[in-house]
Amino acid sequence: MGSELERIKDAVVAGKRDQVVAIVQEALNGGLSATRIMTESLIPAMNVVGEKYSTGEFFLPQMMIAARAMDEALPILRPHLAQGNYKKKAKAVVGTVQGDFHDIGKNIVKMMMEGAGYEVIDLGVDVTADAFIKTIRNESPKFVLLSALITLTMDSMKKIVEAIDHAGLRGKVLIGVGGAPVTQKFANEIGADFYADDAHGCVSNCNRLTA
Ligand code: B12
Repeated sequence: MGSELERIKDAVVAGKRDQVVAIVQEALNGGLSATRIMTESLIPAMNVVGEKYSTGEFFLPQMMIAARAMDEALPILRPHLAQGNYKKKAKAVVGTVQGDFHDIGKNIVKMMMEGAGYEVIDLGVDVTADAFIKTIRNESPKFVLLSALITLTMDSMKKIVEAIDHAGLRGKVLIGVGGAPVTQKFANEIGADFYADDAHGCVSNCNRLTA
């Protein structure tokens, strides 16, 4: 079992999409849980890729190829994470903030939230404050979930929180923030309602605040 998780991780790092799909399927058929595949193979693989990029062993193309391999695995896991709740708990809007095109983490958050019974509106990547505000006005979500992966785009996160405040909508939504460079300290500084370092933590916070 352990070696299957290692094989998935290695195949993602090497960007071998077909292999990733085959081994993930094999692992699921063999009884490995989707959550373990996600947390013990796929996410650690992205960390390895990030380290290799930092040390100059990988360049942008290798990082893109690995990300595409990871993307192929997510739809296979999605049905295994969904719990088939009939009554949705609450609505959440999720997006990667302006200037940032990273969406793997945001997509995992979306998947886990849906699996936990939330209705999720996904605004995609590079999302402006105006787009969030428009969606809050039109859809009245309970949660606004902001994702950022680049240190510089954390500033967009701050601006989005400020804009929601200035639009007079702060009391209507709860704002959650996350993404690799984001910290609890930063979340406190910008006045977000919660921070979590993974998608599971995001769901736990939403559950806590919905209860
Ligand atoms: C894959 C990747 C890419 C892919 C993205 C593909 C895609 N579709 O997303 C590609 C190749 C396109 C890419 C491009 C770039 N990248 Co890049 N990328 C990465 C890499 C390797 C992995 C990111 C990832 O997917 N991690 C896995 C996911 C699952 O983790 P996560 O996003 O953190 O999400 C989890 C939690 O944080 C949390 N979470 C996420 N969102 C939210 C939201 C809420 C509300 C909550 C509660 C929780 C939560 O839950 C998630 C699941 O558990 C990272 C390295 C790293 N270790 O982070 C670099 C990295 C983020 N990239 C980096 C850079 C520099 C870039 C580029 C600028 C490179 C360039 N020169 O063009 C461009 C960015 C262009 C842009 N404007 O966005 C740097 C950022 C440096 C910095 N500190 O600012 C990093 C850190 C690499 C490095 N070591 O230097 N990248």
